Amino acid sequence: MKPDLLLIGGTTPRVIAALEDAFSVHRGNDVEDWNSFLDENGEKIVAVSTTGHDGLKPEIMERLPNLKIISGFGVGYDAIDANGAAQRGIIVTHTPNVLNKDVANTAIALLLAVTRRIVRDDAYVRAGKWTGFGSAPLTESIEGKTVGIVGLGRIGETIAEKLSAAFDCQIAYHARNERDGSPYTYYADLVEMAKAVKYMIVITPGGAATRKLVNREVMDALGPEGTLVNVARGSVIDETELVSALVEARLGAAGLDVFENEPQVPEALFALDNVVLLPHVGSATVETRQAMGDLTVENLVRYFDEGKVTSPVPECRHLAVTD
Ligand code: NAP
Ligand code: 8YV
Repeated sequence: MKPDLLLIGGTTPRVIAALEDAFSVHRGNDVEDWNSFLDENGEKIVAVSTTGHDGLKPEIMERLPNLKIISGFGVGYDAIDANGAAQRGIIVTHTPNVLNKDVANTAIALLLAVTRRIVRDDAYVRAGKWTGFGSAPLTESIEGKTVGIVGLGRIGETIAEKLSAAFDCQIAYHARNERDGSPYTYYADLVEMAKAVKYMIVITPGGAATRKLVNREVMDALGPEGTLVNVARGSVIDETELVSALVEARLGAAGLDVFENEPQVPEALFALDNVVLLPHVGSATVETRQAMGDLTVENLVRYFDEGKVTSPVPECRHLAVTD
């Protein structure tokens, strides 16, 4: 008998095929009435496979009394109550490291797209303005400039390495803890870092601890010449304040991959040519999504075959057997 697994959110055909090989899969996307579905199946479900975006709603988790493991597709797991799961002995896993490079590339692509006004100038050509008015206005270079990274973890560090190596950037960072031996300049105070840099890239986890970490004071400190890039979670920036800072030109420009209420994006941003907007695609390459999918499945299959997992979240590490 295959163990029963609840699949929440969209995933790739490769992941579905691998899950169906090992599990009896219940597809959340096909559920019309959750109440009757859980009445009928809640007790037999022992595993959940979900995305970073969908997570697992507490009201569903509490109706799965025999749940053993929640495998998240994504490194961020702010949509899963990992502490609550750990208290029930449920292991939560995620997909760290395999996405570092592509998410870093997205952050840098956004920084370049904004500072070089790539989207504005593309529209300039398409609208025939090049032939009508000649060259587009000059833009600005990130070469040798200082970039402040909010969250120097796995992805933040990758962004820092790439910006130093390819663009000769100086790196400053803010996190709760200074990193031993880091060559970069640490700021315990985010406002002080925002005052000192021209560009700021946000790449912390989401959740309560970072909610509205980038507030009006931070954006005003970055200022009218500053550019803010967010590839973390929409919740990390005060979005209402971000929109007014951009509309009132108190903040120079922004590149945003993530939003507070995805897929809703504040319409006031649509008219601004100093803003580049992406639909949460930081890790969305074929190669990286495949690696993330493989790790999502590996955690589940290993748990039931060997009693081990590859990548538990920190809150559940004490419950998990790893290599
Ligand atoms: P990580 O290795 O855990 O790094 C997180 C960093 O944030 C650490 O430097 C941590 O340092 C810092 N941090 C945590 N809480 C903080 C707080 N309250 N204030 C200031 N700094 C704080 O995580 P990662 O693998 O780099 O991933 C980071 C996040 O990126 C994910 O959780 C996810 O939300 C987001 N992400 C987005 C995409 C996308 O598609 N846009 C893709 C992947 C990941 P301290 O503990 O010292 O504070
Ligand atoms: C995914 C992400 O797009 O890893 C993360 O934290 O935000 C992205 O890589 C997301 O988890 C898929 O829902």
